[in-house]
Amino acid sequence: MYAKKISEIEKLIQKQDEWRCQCINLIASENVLSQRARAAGCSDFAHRYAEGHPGERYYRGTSYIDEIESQLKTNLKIIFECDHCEVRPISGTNANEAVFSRFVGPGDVVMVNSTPGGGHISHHRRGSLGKFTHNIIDFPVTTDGYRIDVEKAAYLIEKTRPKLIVVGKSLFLFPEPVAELAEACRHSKTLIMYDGAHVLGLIAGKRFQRPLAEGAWLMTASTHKTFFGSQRGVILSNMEEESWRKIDRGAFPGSSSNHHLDTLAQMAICAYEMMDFGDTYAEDTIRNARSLAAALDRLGFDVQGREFGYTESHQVAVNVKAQGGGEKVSRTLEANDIILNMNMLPHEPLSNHDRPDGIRLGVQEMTRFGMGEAEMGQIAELIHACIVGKKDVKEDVNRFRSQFREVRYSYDNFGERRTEPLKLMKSA
Ligand code: DSN
Repeated sequence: MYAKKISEIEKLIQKQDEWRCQCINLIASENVLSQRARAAGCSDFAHRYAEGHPGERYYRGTSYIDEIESQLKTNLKIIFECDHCEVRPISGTNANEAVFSRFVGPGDVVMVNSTPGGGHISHHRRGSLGKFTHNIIDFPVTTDGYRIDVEKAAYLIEKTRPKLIVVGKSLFLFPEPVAELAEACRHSKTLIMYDGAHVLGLIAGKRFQRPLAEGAWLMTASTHKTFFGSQRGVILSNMEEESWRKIDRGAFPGSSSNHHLDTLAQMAICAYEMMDFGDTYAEDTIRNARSLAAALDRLGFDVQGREFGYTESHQVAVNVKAQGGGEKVSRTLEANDIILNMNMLPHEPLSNHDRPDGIRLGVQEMTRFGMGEAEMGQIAELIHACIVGKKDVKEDVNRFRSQFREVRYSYDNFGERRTEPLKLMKSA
């Protein structure tokens, strides 16, 4: 009876597949899987359960996933130079909840980045953290709004004695002052959690900060923004055993039951890709972000963070109030197959959340498809032609994108490395 409906769903999947590989994708929280990681998503593991840890499962039939999960954990500990690694949260928010649920209780003070300042929804009253305490206060920030004001934060930490501070965010242009905050937290015994979701791949590639070495007590993250995927969560730490046991229970049974074994197997492949290609990828990504920011600035856009070199991550933030605001600009770009999201900027009140001044652009996916600095200049010109010149650039976008279809920084089926950016196209 519903066979036709199933065909409709299949057609929608096909349309999505075809459409998004014709687009310039600039959503800062997304990335693509390599062909080999993608192919691993259709295995028998998609049907199975494996609660518990490798070798100590509550289910039988888990010997192969045990081997895969163990390899993944070993590799993540090597990549992030840590003693503990929890791979069972199925998302970054799940990972955060595993921590909050075990270490934050009613009345505890927690300091976070504000929502306009880039803080993730799970760090806030209406998100995961708000289930455990309502005493959530925002970090004071510098006048530009993109960095924590360490001196004021130290004063506030001393005064309010938070149980936990959460650094790391979703609008994430510059490293967080982890070492300075660790110093400020020593007296009050405040714990530092670093949400590295956006920058996990840059940290893995050793081109961003090293939060655990700088004094973070733990790092949580999702695994599919600048890390190569799949869509999951992770918790990493060098904390003492007793606290880690609480995190362990926070992850299971606290915030998940089964942990989606097909995406776990994909992530094991992605971790190997990151070990081989992470450093070049992180370097190319950050270089591309700076190039895109500079090109947009030259074209007259109000690119944020100019006085600090625009960005040290994969992200670029632009105030497009003069062009009609983030909602309008992102819609116009979408109609031209340039996909990004509207974003509140630090100067905005929370009430602007559905009509913010800003847009956020991430270059990590287009970098993975082999684009370099020249292409960043072309993307800026396409955005300018579309938004300022009010031209229809969809065909130009599709033609441009057709040159960049292969996922780089990965191996093909013959074990050949794919790191070299593709040849530049002649014209947009
Ligand atoms: N909200 C996502 C973003 O930064 O786009 C992260 O979960």
